[in-house]
Amino acid sequence: MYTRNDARRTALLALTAVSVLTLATTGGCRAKSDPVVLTPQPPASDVPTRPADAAELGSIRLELPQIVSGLQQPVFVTGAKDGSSRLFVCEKSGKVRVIENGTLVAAPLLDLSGSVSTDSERGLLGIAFSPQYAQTGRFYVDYTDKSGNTVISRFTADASGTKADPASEEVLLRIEQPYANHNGGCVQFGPDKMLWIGMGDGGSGGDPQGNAQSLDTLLGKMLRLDVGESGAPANGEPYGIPADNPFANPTDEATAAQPEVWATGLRNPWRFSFDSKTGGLWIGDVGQSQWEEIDFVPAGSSGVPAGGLNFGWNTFEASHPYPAGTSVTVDTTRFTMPIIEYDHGAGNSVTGGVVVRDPAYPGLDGIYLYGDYGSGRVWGARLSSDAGQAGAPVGVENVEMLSTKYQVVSFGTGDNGEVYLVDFAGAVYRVTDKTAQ
Ligand SMILES: [Ca+2]
Repeated sequence: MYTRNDARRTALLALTAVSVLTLATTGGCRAKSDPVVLTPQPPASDVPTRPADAAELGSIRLELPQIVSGLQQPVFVTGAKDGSSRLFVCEKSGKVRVIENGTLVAAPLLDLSGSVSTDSERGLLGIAFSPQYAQTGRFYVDYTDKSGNTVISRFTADASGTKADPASEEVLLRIEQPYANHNGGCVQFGPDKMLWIGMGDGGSGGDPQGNAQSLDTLLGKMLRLDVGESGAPANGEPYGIPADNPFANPTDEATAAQPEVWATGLRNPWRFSFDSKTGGLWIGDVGQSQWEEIDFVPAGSSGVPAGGLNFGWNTFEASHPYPAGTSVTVDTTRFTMPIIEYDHGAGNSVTGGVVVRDPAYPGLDGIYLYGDYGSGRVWGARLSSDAGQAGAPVGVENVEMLSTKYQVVSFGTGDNGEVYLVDFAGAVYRVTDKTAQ
């Protein structure tokens, strides 16, 4: 077990702050606004060609049939890619629930209720299954412990794949959290079978410790660990550092760069995902008080999204200098700007989504669905190398596809590519295409 940020040991503040998850309100009396597409965009060679028969996004009619209700503050849903077609749901209070044949099973896969703190944005926040879950039973969770620290642990399920003993826990990483909010919480296996972890900036507001722009902390970062799921043993215990991590061999001692870091400059990347077809990385990074953003990194020819990027926070909030009204005096070319942003007339807490690759709904293929926790709106974005004029950069379509009454807290993907939306109020819905009916 590693404990990072010892040098930054800070008395954990017993914040009584109400969670952003519950603070979310609509944009008051502001006029309703919509997301906008920004430049720079990825090179056309890095995105797929839009199918010739693809419908205009604005003509697609989505419906959200309910799969289950009765969940307690669900924050994530996913399949295990084990061929079982089961779904697994993280409840913030500490249980991983199982959905089998459309029914919520009483017995959870895992119950960490006694180990998790749940105030503010703390709790059981994410899960990622081993790419060989059917054989290994291994899965990885991100939760906040009783001391308020982020814990990344591996558990092992029994042969049924539906029951894991809490005593099977192997703590891989513990990260001290100075404040109760901005814990990130999303863990995903990338196309490289490495474990990617989204870490918030530590919390409070405005990143007062400057964590996101500091290389000597894991806060405000995307992390990438080798947990031994790639087919080769990890080159370290309890996890290895992939040799191509940008700070795997820091040469400048003064930077004290942490080798787990893959990308910097994130505020609270609550939800991120990889396109299962292209490997592209999509991140929803929750904004401070004015701007929400979607970041995109194509996998490109390497098959793995580029490392070492700096997504800007807290020098920028989305594409805008932060704090508002200040000017940026550093070299701005070292920052990667979002591909899409919106102001708080459209919502107030972005929920990064998934790229739809559901064989049941080919009309949705390649659409990145994302939403907003506060406003309940759901947007679709689609990149194509041929949607723009000749010689123009990549075309980016982005339209509102649904306006829901839900607290859109997450999206997720099942074993067969089906896409789900999670309502924090307690339900999971499937994303379906009713355009042709
Ligand atoms: Ca940013």
